[in-house]
Amino acid sequence: MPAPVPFDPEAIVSAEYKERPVPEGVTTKRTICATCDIACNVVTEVRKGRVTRVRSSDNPIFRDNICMKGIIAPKAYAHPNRILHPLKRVGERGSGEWEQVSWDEAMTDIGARLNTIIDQYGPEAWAVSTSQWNTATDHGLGRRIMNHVGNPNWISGVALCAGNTAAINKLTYGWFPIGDFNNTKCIVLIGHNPRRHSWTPIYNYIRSAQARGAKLIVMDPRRSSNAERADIWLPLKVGSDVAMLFGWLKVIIDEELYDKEFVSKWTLGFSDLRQRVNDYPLERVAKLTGCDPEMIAKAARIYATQGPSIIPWTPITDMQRNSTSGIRLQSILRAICGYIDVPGGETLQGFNPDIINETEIEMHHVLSDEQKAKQLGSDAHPAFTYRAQTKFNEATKRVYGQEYANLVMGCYMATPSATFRAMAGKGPYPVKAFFFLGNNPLMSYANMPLILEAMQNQDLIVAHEQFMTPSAQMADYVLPGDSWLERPWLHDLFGWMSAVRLSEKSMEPPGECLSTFEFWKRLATSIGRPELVPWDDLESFYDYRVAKTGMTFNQLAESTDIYFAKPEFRQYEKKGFATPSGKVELKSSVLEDLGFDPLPYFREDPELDDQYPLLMFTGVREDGFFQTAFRHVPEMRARHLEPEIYLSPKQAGEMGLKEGDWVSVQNQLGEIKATLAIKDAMPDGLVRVPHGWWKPEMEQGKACLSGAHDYADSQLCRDDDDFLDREQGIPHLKGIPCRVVKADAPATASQTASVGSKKRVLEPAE
Ligand SMILES: Nc1nc2c(c(=O)[nH]1)N[C@H]1C(S)=C(S)[C@@H](COP(=O)(O)OP(=O)(O)OC[C@H]3O[C@@H](n4cnc5c(=O)[nH]c(N)nc54)[C@H](O)[C@@H]3O)O[C@H]1N2
Ligand SMILES: Nc1nc2c(c(=O)[nH]1)N[C@H]1C(S)=C(S)[C@@H](COP(=O)(O)OP(=O)(O)OC[C@H]3O[C@@H](n4cnc5c(=O)[nH]c(N)nc54)[C@H](O)[C@@H]3O)O[C@H]1N2
Ligand code: SF4
Ligand SMILES: [Mo]
Repeated sequence: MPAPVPFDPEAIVSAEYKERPVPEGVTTKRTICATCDIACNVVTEVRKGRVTRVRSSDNPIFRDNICMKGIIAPKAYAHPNRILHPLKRVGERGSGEWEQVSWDEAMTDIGARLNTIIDQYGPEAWAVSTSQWNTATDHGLGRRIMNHVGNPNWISGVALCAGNTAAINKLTYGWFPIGDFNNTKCIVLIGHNPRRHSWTPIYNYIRSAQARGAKLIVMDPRRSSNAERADIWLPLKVGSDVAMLFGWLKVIIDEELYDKEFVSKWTLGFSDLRQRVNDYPLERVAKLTGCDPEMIAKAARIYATQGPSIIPWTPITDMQRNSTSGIRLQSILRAICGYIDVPGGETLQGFNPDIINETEIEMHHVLSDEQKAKQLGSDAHPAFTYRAQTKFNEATKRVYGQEYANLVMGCYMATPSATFRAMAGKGPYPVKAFFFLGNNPLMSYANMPLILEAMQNQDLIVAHEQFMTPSAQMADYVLPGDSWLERPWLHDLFGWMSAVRLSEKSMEPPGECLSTFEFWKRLATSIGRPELVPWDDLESFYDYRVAKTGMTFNQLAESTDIYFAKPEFRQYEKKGFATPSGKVELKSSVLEDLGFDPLPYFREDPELDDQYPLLMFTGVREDGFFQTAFRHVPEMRARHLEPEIYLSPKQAGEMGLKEGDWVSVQNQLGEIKATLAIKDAMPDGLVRVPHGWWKPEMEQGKACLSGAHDYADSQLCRDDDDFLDREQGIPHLKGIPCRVVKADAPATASQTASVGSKKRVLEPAE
């Protein structure tokens, strides 16, 4: 298998490859798939102005990186469900009645109404929510406008996925590291489970590292496909990752397996850390995690002594009540074992000096301290808000040349739950306008009932979408968004890496679909601030951002797939780390300043009771869908016709449940319906609940929300205090008490027959 993106930039740029022959009448474009957020380099074939095929890149280094969701994209985006024109609500909110209006009419009214709300309640009364696609759909322009009008209330799916990890990593060493997969000798997957059709490039990285002889250690309560291929699988109790990582530290510190020289020269707080770690003897860790202490010790020894090792980013510790401690423990392990900024370890890359990065576009410095202080959630849970993150400004400037570094868009966010509470009228001040772009808020945050209440309480809701999602159904305006086939893209890799990637536009958008660039540009004009987006179009905006390369965006995109600044290792030797102390802060001075425990700690789960005797997690991605999207695509739906929960055979047997039964999963917050799949990869007592289910073929409008009321897992995701991480305020989605009972099929289940028919195929492990 050829290696996926290697760390050596020259290998990509100089990879010799022949472009594959192209059929008559077809032109090709070098493109980046943005159907999911891993962004594979692909080639589009265009015939008569339409993309007829998406295939893998000709560059051998990228050739294996494509999945079924990328391949189906032309069909998925050409589907009759695609929203082609701006829609304005005519009935009451959520009635599902719309009229078609022009972009001009829509934006003029939106701008005027937004100005009225800002005049009446202040700029903080406007909340904006975007997604992972921020880089593809926002370019920092939304933040730029918000910062200029004085609004700190931006939330995103990245609060639960990588953005928060980036912000918390900063606490330890001032940046978010990325693993050098190509040279590493050991990979640790904390639940994270890339597969052939789920983040394909990372899957390929892991497989080629294993083929080279690298070790693989997997922590997962379920026997996942990566667990099956691991050297060591630690089947830990759901939600117990922090206890497990403490166990590793106990072994590594007691047996003196850490890098003493690095620790004494470059870290602060080691003796305090050691004391805290002593609270977690292996017998205690074994009890908390349910794992064999010998296996825990063996895994820790491999990590520390057979490196350089990497712990790739994982969404699991992004979504736990101990999230901050979990992410901090990973950063501490990396640091004390000497794996920071070394070949085969975890690199701190910084910005690309030749490209104007998105943080610069965002202009956080123009937002006043007074407005920053109003950021929702920052009082109780400040870790990824301005309140914590601006404490890095000086250090970030010293090391990375600019004060603000909005890595993975996650470093200056409001907290979602606090934002929805304010929107619902529960204080601390009114929020009356809500915009969401490339994001399905009802289903992608915790506590859907609260979000619905919040939406009902708005004066203005604007969605920029490709499809009529349950959230869009609650909007006042739904504006038609383009897709990645229909726009160019300068992907700055979330500001996380020093490379930028380039994607050519393949075709014109259908109907009146427009990019978010156009949306923000038109909004800036309609609120009377056209100077905030002075570029004529996306291409000229990108030309401005790449000007230092001496090329236009199109010239650069024709010349290369990726534009690199060659990464240098051990850069900290020159400038220190971008923390207030300039050292790796094992004990975080910023958390201490904010009144939090500066060391990691483990909050145990509350005891289970008879009413809700099982624990559930949401996740295990489905090959054919991306998060809440793509359920309208027949080819994909045929693979997963109905939402499925998983139970172990013993658990299902004890409850008298059979494969395929309809069940209801219930807890204190709500209920969902699903079918049962019995999986021997599941431990007893654990329930897998699929994320993001709705059925686009079902009735629209607030009564049904196309099945979201029946199926959306966000109805079970609690955000009361016991279920929120203290420092960040993000919800615990890995270990929620629940019960499962047999249920009737929802009356609407049969409607799915029109979408696809389920073929039972022998699937490899997920
Ligand atoms: N309960 C629960 N919540 C979760 C998770 C979970 O497992 N359980 N997972 C979390 C994770 S890992 C993530 S990444 C987030 C993701 O959460 P979101 O950011 O909300 O992602 P999606 O659910 O995919 O919704 C994205 C929407 O954008 C639309 N879209 C796609 N491309 C474009 C485009 O180019 N332009 C426009 N305008 N729209 C576009 C799609 O149609 C889709 O409706 O959710 C998080 N929330
Ligand atoms: N086809 C497809 N691919 C996708 C996506 C998609 O929607 N569809 N979404 C993409 C996105 S945005 C993301 S974030 C990634 C996420 O993808 P992954 O990182 O693979 O995350 P999940 O599939 O949710 O769950 C991974 C594993 O976590 C285990 N797990 C559950 N609870 C715990 C726990 O408490 N601790 C530990 N250690 N393990 C636990 C589960 O058993 C499961 O095997 O996938 C990406 N890839
Ligand atoms: S993994 Fe699939 S959906 Fe994601 S970017 Fe690659 S081809 Fe596209
Ligand atoms: Mo994600």
